[in-house]
Amino acid sequence: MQASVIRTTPFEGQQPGTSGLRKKVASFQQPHYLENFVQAIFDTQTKLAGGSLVLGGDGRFYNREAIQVILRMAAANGVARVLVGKGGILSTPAASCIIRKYQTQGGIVLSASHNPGGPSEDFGIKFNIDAGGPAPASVTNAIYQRTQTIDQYRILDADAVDLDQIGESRLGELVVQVIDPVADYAELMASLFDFNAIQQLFSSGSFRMRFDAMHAVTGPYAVEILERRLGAEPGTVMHGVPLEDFGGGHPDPNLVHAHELVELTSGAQGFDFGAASDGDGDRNMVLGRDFFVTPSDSLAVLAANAQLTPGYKHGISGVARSMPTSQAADRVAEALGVDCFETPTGWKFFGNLLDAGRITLCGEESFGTGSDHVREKDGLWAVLFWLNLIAAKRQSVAEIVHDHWRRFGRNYYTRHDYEGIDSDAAEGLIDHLRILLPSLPGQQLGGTNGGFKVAFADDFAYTDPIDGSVAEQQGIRIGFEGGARIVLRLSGTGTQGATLRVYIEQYEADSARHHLPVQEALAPLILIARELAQIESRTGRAQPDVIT
Ligand code: G16
Repeated sequence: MQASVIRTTPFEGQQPGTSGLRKKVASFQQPHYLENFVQAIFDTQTKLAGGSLVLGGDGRFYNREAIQVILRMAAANGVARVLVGKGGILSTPAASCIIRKYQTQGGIVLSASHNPGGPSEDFGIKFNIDAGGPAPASVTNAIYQRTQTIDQYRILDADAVDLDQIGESRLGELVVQVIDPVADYAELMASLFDFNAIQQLFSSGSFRMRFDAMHAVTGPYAVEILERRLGAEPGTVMHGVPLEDFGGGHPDPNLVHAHELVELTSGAQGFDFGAASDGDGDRNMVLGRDFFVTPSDSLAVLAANAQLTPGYKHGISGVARSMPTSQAADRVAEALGVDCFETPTGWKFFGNLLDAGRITLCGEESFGTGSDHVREKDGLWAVLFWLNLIAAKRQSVAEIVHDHWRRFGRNYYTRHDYEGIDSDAAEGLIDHLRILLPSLPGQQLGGTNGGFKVAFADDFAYTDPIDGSVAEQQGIRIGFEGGARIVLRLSGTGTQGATLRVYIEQYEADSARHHLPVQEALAPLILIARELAQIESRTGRAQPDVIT
């Protein structure tokens, strides 16, 4: 077997976004497109030569083809060992777990997360560093810079590796180790949560749940852990077989795309608990009967109750949330006397805080919750955490959250997404807000009677407390006296046009006012945001596409 050196020229736009390089499948299918990006990883991540690499993806269309290319390139670039998930499958949190457990020099995860899959849909690739987490900006910038000057890549001339047999084979000098994608991860979960208590919950007969894997990567993980190890009834996991096009669905666990689960948990006969995960298994949605737990509240509830689980019984060192995530967790941190950090959107910003032991739990409004057990957000972990709390507290999801609000107050919260809007219009909207920012503090918005007085307005910038790196222009924040906030930013994960996200939050201490419909409670602030940002005139959209 021989390595070939193939001449190539740079492609424009191989800049990783919030989480890796995400493009239409057709982009990745262009000759040399994937290869250029992968060679840029090998050229800049020099520890991989002679080292080991974890490789897997969410099973979407083009996953298997891309894995074969990457294996042959790894062989030609001197990687000693690649641990690849059977069938090319590895969830994002499982990849992180395996990188850490086997101390590899990093991992390549193939996923476009919650974006749809299929020949005309999305594909993605991201590099995770040896700590197990998403590459920080210094690494993704170096990879991107390399893609701009690349003129050749190395690839072994070899047949395809059998990805469906567990065991070792060789590709030239490279050892390819096909591993069980679930086993290490399941073992880690069993070490963190009280599996006996959860087993008893399921065997009691008075608690029933459904987990929607959305035909994405978590199916095999959820079947093994929930049904086989914890004894949940067969059929607990819905849409459990990973499909290349996710069954034509949109593997995004929110109230719109996981509506079947919402219906199953509705009404007197509804299931007690519902949960869903996304394409690559790092996101989670948690539902009780007739009850949606916002990801922001979920983080706060987990932080307040962590000591009820074996893995966190000694309490937490601190908590972090992304800037647009509600401030519910801040109140818990204050009560616990631990630090709470506000970071830009993107899991990579939690990495340094986790490595330094400054935080134990972290989360984002975008359905991501996690801890120091790996360096990615982790969908099934969050579901097991909730199951452990339900078993320990012997309360329903709604009771747990209502108790939490009574103790800490409620942060009413919603996110409005305007998807696929014109990119120039979206940039113009944000630029306009940037110009307005200095004039806002002190202004009373939404009418002088009962309006909201602006306490601060800025374009969020973050200085990492561990390495001093600075991230600027991370979203428009408008904070009001009393803690209400409006945040606006453009999504960094889309592949078509721009997506404007508008995040609205208002704190309510009075428990007599904790039961209002969310959109009603936030209506005045929603109106202020629409008018201030001139959303309709600039985007042509009168209503958001998705409300969560
Ligand atoms: C990715 C990141 C998350 C981030 C989210 C935001 O999620 O991993 O940390 O919160 O993007 O997305 P956007 O920029 O669209 O608001 P995922 O699940 O897509 O990898």
